[in-house]
This record gives sequence, structure tokens and C-alpha cells, in this order.
Amino acid sequence: MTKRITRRSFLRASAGSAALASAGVVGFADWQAERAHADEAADAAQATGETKRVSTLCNGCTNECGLWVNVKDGVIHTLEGNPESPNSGGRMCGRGHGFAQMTYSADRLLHPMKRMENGDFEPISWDQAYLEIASKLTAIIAKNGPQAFAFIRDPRPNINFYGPRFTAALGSSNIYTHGASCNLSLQSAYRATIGGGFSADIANAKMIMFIGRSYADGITPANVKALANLSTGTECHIVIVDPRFNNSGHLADQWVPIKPGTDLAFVLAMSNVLIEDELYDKDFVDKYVLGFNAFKKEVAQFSPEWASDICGIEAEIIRELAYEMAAAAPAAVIEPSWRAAFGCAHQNSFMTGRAVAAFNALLGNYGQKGGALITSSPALGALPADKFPSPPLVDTPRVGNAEYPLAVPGMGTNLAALKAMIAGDIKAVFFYQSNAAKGYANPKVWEEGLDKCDLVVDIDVQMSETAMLADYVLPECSYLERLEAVYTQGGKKHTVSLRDKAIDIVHPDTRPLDQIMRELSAVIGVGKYFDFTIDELVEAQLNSIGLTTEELREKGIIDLGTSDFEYGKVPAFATPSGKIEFYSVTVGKAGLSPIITWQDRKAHPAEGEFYFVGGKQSVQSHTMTTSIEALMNISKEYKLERLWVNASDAEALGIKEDDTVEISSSEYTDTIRVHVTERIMPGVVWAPTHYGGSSPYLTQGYDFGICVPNFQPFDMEPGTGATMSQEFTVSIKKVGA
Ligand SMILES: Nc1nc2c(c(=O)[nH]1)N[C@H]1C(S)=C(S)[C@@H](COP(=O)(O)OP(=O)(O)OC[C@H]3O[C@@H](n4cnc5c(=O)[nH]c(N)nc54)[C@H](O)[C@@H]3O)O[C@H]1N2
Ligand SMILES: Nc1nc2c(c(=O)[nH]1)N[C@H]1C(S)=C(S)[C@@H](COP(=O)(O)OP(=O)(O)OC[C@H]3O[C@@H](n4cnc5c(=O)[nH]c(N)nc54)[C@H](O)[C@@H]3O)O[C@H]1N2
Ligand code: SF4
Ligand SMILES: [Mo]
Repeated sequence: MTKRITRRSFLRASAGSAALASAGVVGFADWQAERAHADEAADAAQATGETKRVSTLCNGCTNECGLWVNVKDGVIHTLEGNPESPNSGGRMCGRGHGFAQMTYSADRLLHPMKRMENGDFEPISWDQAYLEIASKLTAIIAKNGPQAFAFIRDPRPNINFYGPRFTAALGSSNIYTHGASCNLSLQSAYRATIGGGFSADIANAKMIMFIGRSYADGITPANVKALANLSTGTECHIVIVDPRFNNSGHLADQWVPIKPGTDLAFVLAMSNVLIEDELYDKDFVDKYVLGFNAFKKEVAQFSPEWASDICGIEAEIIRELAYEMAAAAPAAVIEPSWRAAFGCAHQNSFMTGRAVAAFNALLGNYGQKGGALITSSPALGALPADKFPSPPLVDTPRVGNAEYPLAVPGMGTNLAALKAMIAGDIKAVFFYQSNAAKGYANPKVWEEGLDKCDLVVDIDVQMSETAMLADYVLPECSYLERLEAVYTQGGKKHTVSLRDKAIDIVHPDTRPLDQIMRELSAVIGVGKYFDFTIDELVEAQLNSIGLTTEELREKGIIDLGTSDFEYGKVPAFATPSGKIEFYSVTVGKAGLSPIITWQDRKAHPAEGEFYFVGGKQSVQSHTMTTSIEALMNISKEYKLERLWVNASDAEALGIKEDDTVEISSSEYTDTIRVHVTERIMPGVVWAPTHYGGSSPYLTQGYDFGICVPNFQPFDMEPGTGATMSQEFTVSIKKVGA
């Protein structure tokens, strides 16, 4: 096997990220240099006539950035961002370049693996894997019914086509995403309040507030670029509300440190100011809001003075921020945020999301330039039923739906499935591109649940921690070696693109998902729902919107021109009442306060303890990139695993830079090096969420740093079933210099 992407060339390509990680500054010059380097290399290669250029999508995170792959002599040579890509804006981040190394990684799975009696894994043939999995699965379903099966996946268009189809073909409704450990709380909150998600009109805002969201750490390249433009080219007032000065802080005007999990009090207090001082948009509220009077009565008690102690922010600052937001409205917006603060973090995350959506409504900013935008997504047409018959709809409600009725239906809560595994109700589970056992809840609990199952199948490219707990591991080829179902993206414009095959399969015994589903379903006896190739599926999907594969391949990304977005048009709110629901009957029925109100976080530090917050780093994606050598070299060189401790706290505990501390929660104790800094507020510690790998098969990330979910008690947010990733506190003590 040729490994043409050398460590050196990738380290060079990732230099921008290294600068970003070390200095905490977004290195645009570096990114540009990186791009120019890619172009040069592509030109040089093309001159020899040996290069082919394939348009595809990065698989380094959920952003689905469009890119061109330059292939030389059948080997991946360079990658370039596609300027037409809405999320990348023509730039790829360092992870995107680094993750391409997965294709040539020495840690890749090469054959289907089976766990033997003694616990070791042994390679087996595909035929044997299919036969054994099919026979176990059909026996489990025959004995326990189809609801004894569940499928958990990281939702991307390809698996969103195959996963639910496979689950329904087996007669089960238990299909889940990773959402319960990402943004389930806030998406469910936005759905309940405004009918779905929204985006901030970054380019045109006069004031923008980020609450626990960092574009420069949790990267979407186009947003980083827009924020950088905003910070240099305009008068926009950019505020970050975060217990730590995150890397977007360098592009902001104001850092407002806040105690973790108290963002709800902060937003309610700003709402109190807008209402008490009559600064809110009365016309907008009259027309579009349900339950304003009840909310007004409720928030009368939540003054900035009330919130001040809870949040650790001076009342005057809260008042000032509310006034400034009102003055800039409707070109002012609280950005929707993503994971860390209220995506799945605390027992009040859902309520925080509702309060954020409501605050934006008080500003009257929905649909307005510089405000909160609700846009549509394109839909593919129906597929010919003879060639692509759909399995019958399953009526039985998914496990977890009854207890967590507020969870977005497209996500569900996989933790309810985990509980059902422990209870013995779910006995067979499939994972696709999902390292649930390392990141969706406390790994100990996943181990218990998967141990109780009679069949665990994991489709992955490497031996992840979840794969380590499986009975069968099916090796997929990497994303650069396969074609996938069509990708559509919504927003101000509607686009369509493909994740395409850039090179031939490197390891002959690995297979793409579509082939695995087709072959396995045939052995199980439900093959009629998968009796087509991926090329046939893609062509039919594209034909359904008047396009062909050939056309899309040539252009890379096509603007469908179907977006009906228009500035100034107030969008439709897809809530039960058609209004923005400050009062929600649905939420009330689920047992939560129907009116948006204060709810405390659950865990509070005792004397001597700390709040814990986690977060992304520019060079890593969740757990999966910690197996990429070039990216881990950056993490190791810049000691990116370290725990951030405030300088005054460190002094009180006698801790110095690079000292090793023992960190303990109610669940777990580990050791970690410390970074002493003023960039985190006193009383709070921060650690990156990517590290602490425990699969010895993944040589790069093994045992580097701490695994944050180990510290988290198993618990679920009422209403949504989100994981509550930060409902714990820690104590630290020095154990070594
Ligand atoms: N580099 C990189 N980029 C990514 C990803 C990745 O893995 N790596 N993943 C993508 C995905 S799936 C996601 S979900 C997003 C996540 O994107 P974000 O949610 O923006 O990511 P984080 O870095 O986890 O959190 C942002 C900030 O929230 C702060 N924070 C933590 N708790 C609280 C709190 O209680 N209140 C407040 N106000 N702030 C708090 C943290 O200190 C951190 O600086 O990133 C996306 N982009
Ligand atoms: N410890 C920890 N837990 C987390 C997070 C974190 O940062 N750290 N982040 C949270 C967030 S925001 C999210 S969105 C979720 C994300 O959760 P996941 O989507 O599960 O993300 P990863 O943990 O990176 O695991 C992805 C898995 O997919 C595999 N994989 C990579 N490429 C392919 C491929 O082409 N095909 C197949 N079949 N498999 C592939 C990787 O080897 C890895 O095992 O995790 C959440 N939980
Ligand atoms: S943000 Fe980076 S890792 Fe994610 S898809 Fe885009 S280039 Fe890939
Ligand atoms: Mo996420």
C-alpha cells in the first residue's frame, strides 16, 4: 500500500491550525497559504497529465464542506475547499486536511472482526459475518419482537437513507442519532418555541451575542470567515458570554464571563429589562407571540440584580447589554449556539433554548437583516416505487418517545435505548459512524448496556471504543473511497452535492455502507428494500429534481435556486399555534413549565470544588480524529490536553503551569496536566472533550488526556432525554510537578 500523504506534507497543510491552537488566533494568512500550496501542487500535478479532480464532501465533521480532491496516480494528493460550498466558503479547516489521512491510516480496520469466546477479536469473512449476524438478529426478533432492535448513528444523508430504511425493514422504530449528546436540548427548545432551528445573520448584524458558542473552536469555516469579516470590517458589537475567553474572543469586543449553566438567568434578566423598560418590539410581539402577558408577569421577578449572583455578572452589565441589543435591533441577535452551553449540558438546557428564542422575539429580529433567520431546506422528489419500494411504516412508538416527548422526532434520545438495553428490552443494536460508548454518556453505563445485549454490530473505519464492545465490527472503506446518497443543504440558498468516490478502495476487504446494507439485508430476507446500487440510487435521487449524476459531478455543487428566502419577510412559525410560543401547551403536557421561566442547574460545587466545562479544539473532531497522526502531533506538541485552571485558583492550590493534578468527580478520578491562565473565570475549570482514548488499536490518541464523559453521572434531561454532559463538579489536587 502506498502512503503518499506523508506526515510531513500534512503537518505543513495543518500549520494554520497549529497557529490557531497555540496562539489562540485564527490564522487566515496560514489558511490562505495552505490553499495556495494546494493550488500549486494541483497545477504542477495537472501539468504532468496524471491528475484527476473529483468533487466531494469532507467527512471530518458534520459541516459537510465541499472540496475538490486532486488525485495523482490513483492516490489522494491534495484537497482544496470548493468556493461554492455554503459551509466552507471555499476554505477547509485543518481537521479536514488531516482527516484525509484516515484513508491511509495504519490503524484502519482491514477485515470484518468477530469477538471470540475469550474476548479477543478475530478477522472473519464477510459471508460468515452476514450469516451469523442475520441468524442472531432474526432469532432475537422472532423471540422478542422487532422493538428489541435499535440503530444508532451519526446522522448524515447516506446513513439517513439507509439506517431508517434498514430499521423499518426489520419492523422496528428504534432509530436514533447522536443528538442527545450534541444539540438535542436546544433544537427541541427551538422546535417548541419557534417551530424549528434558526441561524444568525452574521454578515449583517450590528450586535451579536454568542452564549457558549465559539466559531474559532467548534469550527464551521464559512462562519469563522464571516465573524472575522465582522470583527475587522464593520461596527458590529460582538459579545461572547462564556466562562472562558475562548478563541473567538480574539474576534470579539467583549467577554462576559458567566458561571456555567446559569445562562438562563442571564437571558431572563435581559428579557426583564426589555419588558420593564419597554424596549421590546411591541408590534412584533403583538402579532407573532403567544403568551406574552404571562411571560411578562413571570419575568418581572427576574431583574438583573436577581441574576447577578446566580451568573456572577454585575447587574449593570446585564442591563447595559440588554439596552445595547435593543438599540441595535432588529439587526441584533443571540446566536443559536450549538453544544457546550445548552445543547445537552444541564437540566435547564431546554428552558435556556426557549428563553433565547423568546429574547430574539422581543427584539423582533426574525427574518430581519442582521437578525435571526429561519430558512427552508430543499426536498428531493419521490423515488420510483417499483425500483425503490419503501418498507411499511412502523406504528409502534420508538423506545423513549413516551418519556421524552419533547425530543426532536428526527433525533430521539439514544440514552432511552441504552436504558432499555440495561433493562433487557433492547437486545440487538447497530452503530454506524458512532462512538457512543466513548461520548454519548458515561462509558461505564454503555459498557453495561452493550454487555447485556445479545448482538452488537458496529460499522466503523477503525477499532473505536464502541467497536471494542461489539460482537461484530464491519469495516467500511473511508469517505474518499465511496459514493454516497445525495446531499442537500438549505439556508439562504439551496444546494445539492455529492460525497463521491475519489480513489479506488485501498483495502480490498473493506466495503461501503450501501453494499453492506444491500448484502446483509438480502441474507436477513429483506433484500427487496435494498435491491439497487448506490449509483442507481444517486441517479434516481438527482433525476427526481431534474438533474443527472454527470451534471453534478462536473459542477461539484449546484445551486438549486429553490430557496424562497427574503429579508424582511417574517417567517412562518411551525408551532402548534403558528406563533412564537412563550407559553406552550405541549411543553406543559410533558411535565415542564408551560411558560418560560427560571430553573436552576442541578450540580453546584461544594466548598473547594469547581464547575467543569468542556469544549472543542480547532484540530480535533470529537473522538475520531485522535487517531490521525498529524493532528495528534499538534495536540501533543502544544499540550492541548491540559486542564485550564484560573491563576488565582492555581495559586491557592499551589499549582503551577504544567503540574499534574488529580481530578475527581462523583464518578471518576484521573490525572491531567494543568494550564494556568486568566482566560478561565475563577471557580471553573475547562478541558477539551476529544481525548482520553482507551482503544489500544488506535495508537495515536491512546491514553492521551482525560475522557470527559467518564466524569459525568448517567442522567437525562427531563422532557428531551439529553445527556446533561456538564451536570457534575470536580475537585483537583496537585500530584506532581
Ligand atoms: N474543531 C471542531 N469543530 C467542530 C466540532 C469538533 O469536534 N471540532 N464539532 C462540530 C459539532 S458536532 C458541534 S456540536 C460544534 C460545537 O460547537 P460549540 O458548542 O461552539 O463548541 P464548544 O467548544 O464545545 O463550546 C463553546 C464554548 O462554550 C463554553 N461553555 C461551556 N459551558 C458553558 C456554559 O454553561 N455557559 C456558557 N455561556 N458557555 C459555556 C466553552 O467554554 C466553549 O468555549 O462544533 C462543530 N465544529
Ligand atoms: N468524549 C466526547 N464525547 C462527545 C463529544 C466530544 O467531543 N468528546 N462531542 C459530542 C458531539 S458535539 C457530538 S456531535 C457527538 C459526535 O459523536 P460521533 O459522531 O460518534 O463522533 P466521534 O466520537 O468522533 O465518533 C465517530 C466514529 O465514526 C467513525 N468513522 C469515521 N469515519 C467513518 C466512516 O467513513 N465510516 C464509518 N462507518 N465510521 C467512520 C470513527 O472512527 C468514530 O468511531 O459526540 C458527542 N460526545
Ligand atoms: S469544518 Fe473542517 S472537518 Fe468539518 S467538514 Fe469542513 S473541512 Fe471538514
Ligand atoms: Mo455536535
